[in-house]
Amino acid sequence: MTRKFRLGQSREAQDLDSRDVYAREGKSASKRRQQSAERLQTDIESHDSDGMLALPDAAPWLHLPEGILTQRHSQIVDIETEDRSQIRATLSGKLKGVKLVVGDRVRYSVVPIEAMDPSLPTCQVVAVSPRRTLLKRGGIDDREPWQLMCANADEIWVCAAVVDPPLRPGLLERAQILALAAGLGFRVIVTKRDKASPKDTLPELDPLREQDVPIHETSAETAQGIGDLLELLKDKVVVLIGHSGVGKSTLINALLPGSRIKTGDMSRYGTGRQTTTSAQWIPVPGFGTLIDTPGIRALSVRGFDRGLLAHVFPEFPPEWLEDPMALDPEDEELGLDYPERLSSLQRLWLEMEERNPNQNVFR
Ligand SMILES: Nc1nc2c(ncn2[C@@H]2O[C@H](COP(=O)(O)OP(=O)(O)OP(=O)(O)O)[C@@H](O)[C@H]2O)c(=O)[nH]1
Ligand SMILES: [Mg+2]
Repeated sequence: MTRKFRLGQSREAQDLDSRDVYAREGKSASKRRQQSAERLQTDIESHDSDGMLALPDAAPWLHLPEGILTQRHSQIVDIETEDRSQIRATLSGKLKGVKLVVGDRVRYSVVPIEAMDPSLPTCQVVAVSPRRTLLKRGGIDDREPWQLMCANADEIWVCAAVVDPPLRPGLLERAQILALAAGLGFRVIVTKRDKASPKDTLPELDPLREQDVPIHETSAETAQGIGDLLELLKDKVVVLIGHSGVGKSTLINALLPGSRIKTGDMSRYGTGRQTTTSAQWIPVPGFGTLIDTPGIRALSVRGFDRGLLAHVFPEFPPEWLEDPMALDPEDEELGLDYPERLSSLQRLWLEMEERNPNQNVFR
């Protein structure tokens, strides 16, 4: 029987070490995966998450200028230089295996003119400075330990629209876990407030309000809440995340008058279409910096430390967090105001344990 391998499909650790697990999916798509299986057999180190996240020593390159990685385009990156101009650069072979992300502070050299291919940028990134923070989520399959989202941010602002697409508190809890793991501040930004009646108190958010999670109701249409957000941005690097179509890019355009970041329409199924396709570093002069990101479908917490759950669900007694699966959210004796919070805890608790074989380091 042929069994196709799909992204996100969970497999056992020993499966990963067998070459034929990749062979089963047929010839066309399997070459890259075959190669990766071979690498796993011969060079486990290269898939160690510590190794993936560790950066080569930047000390030998301190004499070179430093810039900030503002956008990635496969093997080429945009950099904001110290004098705030934009340059394009290729990546040096020295950085092979290093995943650079938006927000990384990089050292770059100007490639000698004679070595230059006129179709390529004239600069080359040779080193990455140590990261102050690194935002990551669980990888979408076993070969990818983590998905790195951005570096050197101070806060996550997770955006959720009141409608189009519908408000899903589950994503907010997941984002809170990512923020805690990365040591970032965390705020919920409710967007499109103009699309619901002012009488609608958004009860979906009550459980979060009761846990004192900062929630800001905004509308790019009426400018509600925009001034407050600008104040909160002061001297910070803030990354905006959320489902596609919730209005992240529109919010940035509202916070930075004059910016014309592309925004999208809702599809007729009420889901966004990923108008933003790669993360982007956007300075807001006089305030701080925003990082726009592509809409996310799911935010995996696979591999994160279950200890973080105590901070996301402080309303539950510590002993519940030791084995939440022993509890029944429907059990009236538990006296739960929000049984869905216990169901949510159970889902996250199970998912966190599903560590993939390459996620052997918690950071
Ligand atoms: N009424 C109203 N519409 C809004 C508001 N903010 C965004 N929209 C609309 O929502 C749609 C999607 O906005 P985007 O800013 O492209 O959403 P996004 O989150 O950046 O989406 P991706 O880039 O796909 O992740 C656009 O049609 C916006 O005009 C708002 O405050 N009020
Ligand atoms: Mg966008």
